[in-house]
Amino acid sequence: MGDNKTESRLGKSLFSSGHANDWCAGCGDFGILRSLEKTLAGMGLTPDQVAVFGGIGCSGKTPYYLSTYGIHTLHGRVLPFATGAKLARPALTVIAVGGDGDGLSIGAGHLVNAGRRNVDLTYILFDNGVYGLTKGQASPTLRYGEQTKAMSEPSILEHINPVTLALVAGFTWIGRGYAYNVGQLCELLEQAIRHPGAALLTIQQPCPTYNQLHDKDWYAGKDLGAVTERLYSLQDEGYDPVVPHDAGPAVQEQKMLQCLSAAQQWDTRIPTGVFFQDLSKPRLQDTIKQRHKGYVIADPAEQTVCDKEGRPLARLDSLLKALSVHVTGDDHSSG
Ligand SMILES: Cc1ncc(C[n+]2csc(CCOP(=O)(O)OP(=O)(O)O)c2C)c(N)n1
Ligand code: SF4
Ligand SMILES: [Mg+2]
Repeated sequence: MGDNKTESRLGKSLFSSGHANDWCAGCGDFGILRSLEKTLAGMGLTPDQVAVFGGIGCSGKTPYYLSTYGIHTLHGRVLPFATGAKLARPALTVIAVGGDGDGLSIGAGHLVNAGRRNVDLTYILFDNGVYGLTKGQASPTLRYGEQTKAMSEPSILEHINPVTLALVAGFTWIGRGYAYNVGQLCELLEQAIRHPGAALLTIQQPCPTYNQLHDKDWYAGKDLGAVTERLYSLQDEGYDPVVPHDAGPAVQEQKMLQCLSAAQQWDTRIPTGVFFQDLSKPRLQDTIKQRHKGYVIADPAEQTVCDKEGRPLARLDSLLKALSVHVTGDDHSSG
């Protein structure tokens, strides 16, 4: 990259790729992108220390707009990519981004299994209630009876609550932010990235093009004639989400119940902030280290797995010999 380009990028944002952006004017995605750029720079990271994987959807384009490593993956498959990258190169800061459609419908199985693995990564879920890229069909977070612009009838399906699903799946850090509250979003992103385990940050993201129900004014509580906004911070009200390292099952259960209860709130008061943080569970890479000595010798991404012609170096003959089972006392030759 030439010096001039580098300078102009540094002037704008170290983490901005400078690529043309085709999100609609006023889209909440811009607030999330800016918050991410700001947070990564504020944490003293450089683009080569970070990998961002995107699902498919408007939100999934995020890696193009960042100067980090990154891949625009397959619909619903962003978490397997991110998991593999983190396990292969543990020092990387790994972030997965995707929409509510991507993560909660086609990708829901991967979301559940990412939670139970507790790999050290951050999953940012852009929740706009619609499939933005494919012109506004209802996403799994749209509630029963709600009808957005592109729908001919109100939804006849119950919604999925990403906070509740993340909790039962085993995510050890769960938070919610709002795309237009960049200050809080930066704080939440930093906490999620620093958390040692699987973190899910769901973000209320207005889609001015297709979701006319949940717009800026709705989040501000204007329809309620409210003096305060619909959104409030759990931490401002003294909510403590943390399960400490040495906590027993009783504390864990109490914090989970607290999280479930907070996650039920919607409609007139919507909580943001950190819902749950469990510091008592090991990360998958720590468990792997204990079991496989090779994992600590070198990152899997550094290990040589084939020769110059691409032939695998793994000695399967000795492995198969070691695993072979000898059956005695059963003479088949006579039959
Ligand atoms: C296997 C497959 N099925 C369907 C699609 C079509 N498709 C593209 S994006 C999308 C939904 C995106 O919605 P969401 O994840 O909420 O992202 P948003 O655009 O709202 O950010 C769908 C169904 C696809 N690309 N691949
Ligand atoms: S369709 Fe909605 S989510 Fe997609 S870029 Fe436009 S405003 Fe944003
Ligand atoms: Mg969406």
